[in-house]
Amino acid sequence: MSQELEAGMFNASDLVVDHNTPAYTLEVEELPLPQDFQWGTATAAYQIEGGASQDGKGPSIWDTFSHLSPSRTNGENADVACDHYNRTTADIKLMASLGVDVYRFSIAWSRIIPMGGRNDPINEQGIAFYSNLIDELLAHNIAPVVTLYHWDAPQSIYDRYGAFLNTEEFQADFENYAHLCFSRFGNRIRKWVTFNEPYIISIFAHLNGTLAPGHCREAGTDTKTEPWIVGHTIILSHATVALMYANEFRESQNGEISIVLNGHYYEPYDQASSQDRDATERRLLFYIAWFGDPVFLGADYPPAMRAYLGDRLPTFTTKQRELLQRAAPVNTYYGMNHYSTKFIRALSDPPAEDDWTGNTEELSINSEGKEIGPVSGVAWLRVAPEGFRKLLNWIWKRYRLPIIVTENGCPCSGEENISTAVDDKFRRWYFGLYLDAISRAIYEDGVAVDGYYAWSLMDNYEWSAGYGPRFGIIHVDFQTLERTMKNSGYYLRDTFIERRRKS
Ligand code: PNW
Repeated sequence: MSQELEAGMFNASDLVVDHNTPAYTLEVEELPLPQDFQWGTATAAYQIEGGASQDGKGPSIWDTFSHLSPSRTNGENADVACDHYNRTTADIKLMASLGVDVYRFSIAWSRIIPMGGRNDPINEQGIAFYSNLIDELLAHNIAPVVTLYHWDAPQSIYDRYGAFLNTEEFQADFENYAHLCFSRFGNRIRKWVTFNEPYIISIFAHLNGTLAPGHCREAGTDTKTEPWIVGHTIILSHATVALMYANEFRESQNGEISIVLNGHYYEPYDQASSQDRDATERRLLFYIAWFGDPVFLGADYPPAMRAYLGDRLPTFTTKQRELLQRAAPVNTYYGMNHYSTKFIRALSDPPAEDDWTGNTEELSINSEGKEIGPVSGVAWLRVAPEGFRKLLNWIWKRYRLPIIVTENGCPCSGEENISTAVDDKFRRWYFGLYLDAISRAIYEDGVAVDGYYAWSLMDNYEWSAGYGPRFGIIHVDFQTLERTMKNSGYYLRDTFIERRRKS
């Protein structure tokens, strides 16, 4: 069932694949990329910082969730994580040695407003941390790209009003928090992201229980409506903040703002079945256009969603529609997180009453027994660069905004062992193929793709999967916290020089 596949996304992996002798069938061609193409790496605050209560930081929903008993995070928390909070200078130096143009990181809201709310005190020590981080990046000629929200809501706003579940309260508190960030950091920031992956916040955190705060069917919550309220809150909060940025800050700070949406590409399970072909398009709408249409087009939710979900889906008031329409043109780029492709089968059974998939099922193998691609270090992520290229086209056609790939990468098997980890052939291969797909999208299909940020700068806390899957291009020993560059890091450094030279 798609439900199970999705819910298993952040489980600790039990996969045993030998990535030292993989049957690589696709060849990397090292196709060109434009000379002004921007490459970088990405991280998120909770996954790397540690310093969970250092210098006045308040608790977030992730501090709570990662300490629940019984554990819902593989027995692990990110109290220390990579201890990046205390090692920023060395980490930036290491990153700079790769010649990156950009670094995408997120701000922990409860580090700078420990209680989170609009009437709550500001923590100057938290502000100083991010301010120094930004200055150090600039000193190394690395452009900071800042995500305001990467999943770690202040615990206190969750306790007070359920965070995303209360649209008006959240909208006001998020606006206040964003205003503070623009005021204090905006003179040095050219690119802002409001939210990372609203689909994941809505579904994984408020339906299947895998991510904080962990709402799920068993918990006596209303999984029929809550995920859609959460999505509604995110869309409206994004619009409010984008417009506020445009009105108050854009002219003097000369920056851009948008949102980051994630999504798989999908292929029909049975190419000959019109039900499967329809279901494939429907799944893309339910995953991506759910947010993309209101945010980038200023439109209502896709009609297919409205028809299927009925009054489970909130409606936009006239005032809210006006807000969306005014905010839509403020977004100057499409932030795209992408990892893999799946097959989609239309289900004939009546769906669960809280179904969110449009009655579809995600699979890795099609009706002819063909796999979508070789599996990585986690079951949900398979190598399928052609799907990536098709999704770039789908997004470009629908939204006509330059795309920045704000996350892409994979874990390999056997990476707890340092020697296997450093010689990460599988990840190199994955990067190579996905960059070729971007080149084809640009030069053969005419899609505007402006940048690529590898996920992730370093191995880190992979949410409910704890420290199992490693996505870094830098290896982190979680006992000693020692960092070691992986070969894929050097590969990215060299391939970007080479690919840009070719153009
Ligand atoms: C992203 N999917 O999550 C997050 O932004 C990161 O924090 C995370 O560490 C990284 O990807 C790797 O998992 C994802 O459904 C959520 O394919 C969902 C999907 C992919 C990534």
